[in-house]
Amino acid sequence: MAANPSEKKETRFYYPSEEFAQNAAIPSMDAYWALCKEAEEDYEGFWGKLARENVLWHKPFTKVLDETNPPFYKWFEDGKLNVSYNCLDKNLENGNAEKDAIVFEADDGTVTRLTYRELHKRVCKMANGLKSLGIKKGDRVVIYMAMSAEAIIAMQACARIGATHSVVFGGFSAPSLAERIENAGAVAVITADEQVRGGRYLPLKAIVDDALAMIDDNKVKNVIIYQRTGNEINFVKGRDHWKHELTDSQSDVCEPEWVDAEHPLFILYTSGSTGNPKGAQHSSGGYLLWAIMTMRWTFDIKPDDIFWCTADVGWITGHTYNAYGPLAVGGTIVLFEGVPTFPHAGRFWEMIDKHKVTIFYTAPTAIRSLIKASTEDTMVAPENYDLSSLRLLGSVGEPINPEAWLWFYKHIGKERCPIVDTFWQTETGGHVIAPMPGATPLVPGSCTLPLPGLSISVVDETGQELPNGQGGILVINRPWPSMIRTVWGNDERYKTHYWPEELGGRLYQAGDGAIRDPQTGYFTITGRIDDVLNVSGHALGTMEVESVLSAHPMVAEAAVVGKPDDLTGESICAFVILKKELPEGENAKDVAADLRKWVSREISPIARPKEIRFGANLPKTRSGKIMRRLLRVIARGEEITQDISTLENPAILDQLKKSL
Ligand code: 6R9
Repeated sequence: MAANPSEKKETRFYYPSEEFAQNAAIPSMDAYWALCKEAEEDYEGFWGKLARENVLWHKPFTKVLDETNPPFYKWFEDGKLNVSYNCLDKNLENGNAEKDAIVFEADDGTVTRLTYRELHKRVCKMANGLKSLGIKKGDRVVIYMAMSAEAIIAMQACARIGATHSVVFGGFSAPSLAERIENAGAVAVITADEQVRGGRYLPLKAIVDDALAMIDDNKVKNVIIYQRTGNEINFVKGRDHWKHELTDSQSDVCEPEWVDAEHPLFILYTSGSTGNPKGAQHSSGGYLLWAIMTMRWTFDIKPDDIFWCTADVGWITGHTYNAYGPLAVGGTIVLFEGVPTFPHAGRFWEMIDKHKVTIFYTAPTAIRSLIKASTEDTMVAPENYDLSSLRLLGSVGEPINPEAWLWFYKHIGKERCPIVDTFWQTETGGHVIAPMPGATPLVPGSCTLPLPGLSISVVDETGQELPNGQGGILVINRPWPSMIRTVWGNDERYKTHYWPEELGGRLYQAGDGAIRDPQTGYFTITGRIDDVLNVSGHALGTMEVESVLSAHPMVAEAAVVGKPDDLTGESICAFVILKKELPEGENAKDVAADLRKWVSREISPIARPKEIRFGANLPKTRSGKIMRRLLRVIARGEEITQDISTLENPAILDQLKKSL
């Protein structure tokens, strides 16, 4: 189990300002604990009340939670609703019709705005277009698009007619796309001719064509294409339809299809550490409820907020905090097509300034790369922009190291904005551990405490709860409304993977390691369980070592993996990105020696990386997660066989293959 050998602890708390606390949805820790107590005393009563108050039901539910067939839990089962109705029609009825729903900034800086009224019309036209092709409730539709209002329109249109969407991130290759289309049994694909990222045009439709050609039993009867660039594409008569031709003449009114609360709103594939990707199946009612509650509690959203979540709609963060959550609470979102470094690495700060963003939600990896960029070139530093509109910052996707947290806090939030470090997963549907920004005293590097209503623990390999201060496995003790319902088409995999027998079969295993602070009970995520290293019998979390390496003044980012070692069982190989240029020859050896000494001093000699390699960047998925599996292969000097199609810059692999 991941021990915590580090003596180094952040003890300073960061408190919200009085003004922030006063206006917050949860204004104090007392208010937070009161909600927790309410849930503990009457679990179903707590969730039932929230669901009645926050979701519009076509037919009210009579039972909150059905636990008769664990782990196949059902929430609000006999209630009927429509998620798109809750996101759009609701806003036409409550005075938000002329409010901007989406402010879209294209790669080249062009801005398009869509009010709730316009968005509603566009979604209805699309929904009617899909219906005209015979697509109906229960059908699966794969959406393979880039960041665009069109992608959200496609998702909302599916929700409107009760079709289950499965968004596949636009960076996936044809084989990965084919695997997902096939597994979902999709009847249609919605895509674009091309996508634009960082000034480059990249194919989408051509990849759909390739993917469809790879599937034997192809159920896809229709491909709908949004014309983004207008470049020529292959067009299959009878199967392919331009989106504008399909929808232009459709009515802009479309009655929503009322579905059961448990009706699958979407399937989202997540790649596990082994085997094929798993299709996480989400519900309509419970999922929507949690998207709404976390918008209110974690993001403290207010009518005047401009909310910018930088996550692509191809990931869960883009689902819950772009396509659904903000719209369901009548928010205004900024949606960005491009990349943070084009045309320059100050783009994020420039956009915050331009759109007067108030809540900014991004990933640690983006923060770290922008710290590096602003060290190299002060022209792109945040100090060149007016960031005074910001009032709240958020982080998601990976543990945020204290170093990056403090930079974010100081340089972006100007020591004024709380940071919500939100821990959650594709499978949890929304945040599960995160600070309440008006209440929780913050500690850099900790996602703090569970959201009200959630019961979360750290346990050992047998499912026994561990005392605070002892690292173990993170589990969720009770079902919660936005939880994954099953692995699409594979109930057995859902059961064995997430509810392991070893832990007693009744605890949801997130797959992450965690440790709770002895004083505060705050959670710190130590990394995926499979990222634990064992050096000479000592367990070390990769995050632990990475965080210390990243705290070295010269280091921008670091990743650590294990490698078999005759002497110590496993040894540590660290991949390090420096803030300045790539070191070479003797210089590289000196820097490496310095870093080893540093880790030795900060953690212990056991954690000292045996090998250190330098590169200009780390291999990451486009959702910003370091591909440690790939790094393990490189560290071992093995052949790379895995899919690296989502890699931004494959050339860095050659740098990282070189040992000093
Ligand atoms: C939302 C999302 C889930 C995995 C999760 C964990 C890591 C996400 C984190 C975090 C530490 C945070 N993770 N947020 N680790 N602190 N605030 O990223 O979903 O793509 O399914 O990834 O990401 O390891 O288990 P998903």
